[in-house]
Amino acid sequence: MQALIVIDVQNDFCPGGALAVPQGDAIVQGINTMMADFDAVILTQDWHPAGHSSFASAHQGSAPYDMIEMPYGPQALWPDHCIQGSMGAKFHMELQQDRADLIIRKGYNPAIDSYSAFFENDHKTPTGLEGYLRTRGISKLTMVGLALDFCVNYSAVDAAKLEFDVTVQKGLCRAIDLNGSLGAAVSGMQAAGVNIVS
Ligand code: VGL
Ligand code: ZN
Repeated sequence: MQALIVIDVQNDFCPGGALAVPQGDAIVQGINTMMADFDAVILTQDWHPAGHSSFASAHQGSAPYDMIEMPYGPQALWPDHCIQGSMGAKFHMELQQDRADLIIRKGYNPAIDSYSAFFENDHKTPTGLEGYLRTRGISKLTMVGLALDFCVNYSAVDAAKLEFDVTVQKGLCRAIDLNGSLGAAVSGMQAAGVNIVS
């Protein structure tokens, strides 16, 4: 069984959004088309409470894109984005949501960010996705979405560590590219055994 995992194709990561990824909306039609080729389609949704600890606005004297030290390790600070229930947190209007078997939300824990669809940024707290995939007998994953160097990267590396067969379709991803994060993400995914195709 093969699943397509569509990472965070939400308004705030598209042009005009709070944390816009350049050309983030350019991948939507290609993703919709790809959905037909899979046994299962899973969407992830970045879903933060107001005042989330990954927001620069929650840390006095900090600005978006600064790095801080959290109890679980280094954490980038972001503009307020994907606040639960907001327009920015909704999926891109043209993303075909009806085809999704599961929507997995992440980043709802106020004290811990969650880039990965599998674990929060402490690398320990599970989201439940692993159990869902295993109990459905899904072992092959293809990942697409936003942002290639953050949530797609963390999700793909965790999936490879969990011994799923994982492919990232790079042409259907877009990156933030903060201080060389794109290059580091690509090498990290390759080192973890992720297949990167375009
Ligand atoms: C993401 C930064 C903060 C992502 C989510 O979806 O890549 N990046 N929250
Ligand atoms: Zn976020």
